[in-house]
Amino acid sequence: MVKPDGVQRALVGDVISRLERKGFRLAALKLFQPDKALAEEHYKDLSSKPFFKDLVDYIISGPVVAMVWEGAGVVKSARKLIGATNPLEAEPGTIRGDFAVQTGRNVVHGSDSPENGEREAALWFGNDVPIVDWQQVAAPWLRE
Ligand code: DAT
Ligand code: MG
Repeated sequence: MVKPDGVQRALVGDVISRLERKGFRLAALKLFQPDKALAEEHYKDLSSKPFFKDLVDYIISGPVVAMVWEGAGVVKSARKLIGATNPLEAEPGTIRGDFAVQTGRNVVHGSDSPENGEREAALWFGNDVPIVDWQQVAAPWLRE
């Protein structure tokens, strides 16, 4: 997901481009402003953290671009492309390393396990936008 700061800072295209060029397949996409209930459910594992309220307020502060990406090892690989949670520790070349300076404005979210990816896809897309299973024509050029 491109968080509200990423949308406002015109980074949507760059984030999509990095995942696309890596070879992953975009399977669903939607731009909208999430409400508090959705943000709280999404981050429920962090509900006891002191920064939880600020985190939720930030995520609902403007439109986000929620996406489903598929491909071999996509969760682990996308987190590498995204970089460390604290942008000051994120390597140059990663999204957070290139575009962010603060944990509370770190531009993107990426699921941390395939199980959470499934959970989050269901939560953010529901029955609203279908997750599309399509064939990349480049598939034989990505995998032998
Ligand atoms: P990530 O987004 O890298 O998966 P996370 O799941 O630990 O990181 O935390 C979710 C978000 O919460 C993170 O992107 C920014 C915010 N956050 C995490 N740790 C924080 C902290 N110590 N202070 C402020 N915000 C924090
Ligand atoms: Mg996380």
